[in-house]
Amino acid sequence: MKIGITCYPSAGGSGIVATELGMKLAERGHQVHFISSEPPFRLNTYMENVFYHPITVANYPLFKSPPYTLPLAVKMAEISKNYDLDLLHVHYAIPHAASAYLAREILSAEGKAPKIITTLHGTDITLVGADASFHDITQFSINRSDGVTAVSNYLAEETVREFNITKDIKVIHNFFDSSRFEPSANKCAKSQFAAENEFLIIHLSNFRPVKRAPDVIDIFDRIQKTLPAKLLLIGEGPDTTLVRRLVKRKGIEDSVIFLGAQVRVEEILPCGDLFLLPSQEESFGLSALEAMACGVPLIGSLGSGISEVISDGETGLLHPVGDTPAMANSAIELLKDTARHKRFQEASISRARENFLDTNIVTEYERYYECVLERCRQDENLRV
Ligand code: GMT
Repeated sequence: MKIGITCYPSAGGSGIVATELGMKLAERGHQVHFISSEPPFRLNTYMENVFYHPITVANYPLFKSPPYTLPLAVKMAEISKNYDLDLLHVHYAIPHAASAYLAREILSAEGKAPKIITTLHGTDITLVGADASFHDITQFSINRSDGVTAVSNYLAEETVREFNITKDIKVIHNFFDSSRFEPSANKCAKSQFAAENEFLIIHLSNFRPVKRAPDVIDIFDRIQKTLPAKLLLIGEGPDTTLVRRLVKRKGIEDSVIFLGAQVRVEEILPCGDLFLLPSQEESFGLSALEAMACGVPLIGSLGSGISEVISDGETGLLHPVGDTPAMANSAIELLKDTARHKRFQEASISRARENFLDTNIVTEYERYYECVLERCRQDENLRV
């Protein structure tokens, strides 16, 4: 197949999933065209069958901010036409699904237009899409997509609750790259970050308010009062400054390492003893999955998509959003009980491989593509 993929190129989960999917599809012989404002974050190597087409957004003194949706639509139409694309697969509905709709309109006037698949990732529905200024266009462009997927049942249900959706939504969970995310201890020298007797606690996110990064600091502060531990923070975002201030105010600067944004997190995650993700909500929680695949149990928030990824009581311990004392207690109890902690590590690796393995999930996408292109067998029962 010839597939155009559009995503935000930054270090966010939706861009990572889109990029990993594109690279895996290219390995399987599909021709993949990334159409985005910059090369996607994890697309850091040359690969056969992978093309990258930047969007140039012209500015003009009249514009308050340069428009993105329209040049993206024009580029999508141009690339679809030049390479005879079968599909435009857009990740994150706003504004990518609307741009794809416009591209298809431009092309249908000329005869052949690609099918559009929109993958919903999270805040495109729960925060941004629900905002009055985006609501109706989000609903419209989801309904006009030829196929719609969501990364969790939670998100599919939220979408139906928030919008009047006439399309069926296919749930395809996120996946991890099994060739990179694995528990091999020799991938990471823990001594870089912590002394031999110290536990290493990791948090990885883009430090947006929805991640509740200050809760990470509160949980860690409680842990380190009882157990020797270091906190490794990976990523950067709007709340990083606030977090630095909090760390200083609590006087724990020597125990917290700010690593900033990192591309090869698979070389760091296997070092961790615990992963913290106390988010307000997560449609999925890709970082939790990548940590789980490396054998790192999670302490985090109950509900939303995290509860679909983590098995509470087996691969992690979940508590209501904001209940940092309970999260810290669970962390301390788990770290103190070596045998239980080891069981959690093993269960994490098994759960990741059984449910979220790249090879299986990429096949699900391929089959879904075939159905959207009306090439799948009736008995496959993949609703599109
Ligand atoms: O929706 C967002 O916040 C953006 C998005 C991203 O680009 O980081 O994150 C979402 O998509 C990820 C990949 O599917 C999920 O793992 C994250 O849980 C989800 N974030 C939220 O729901 C807050």
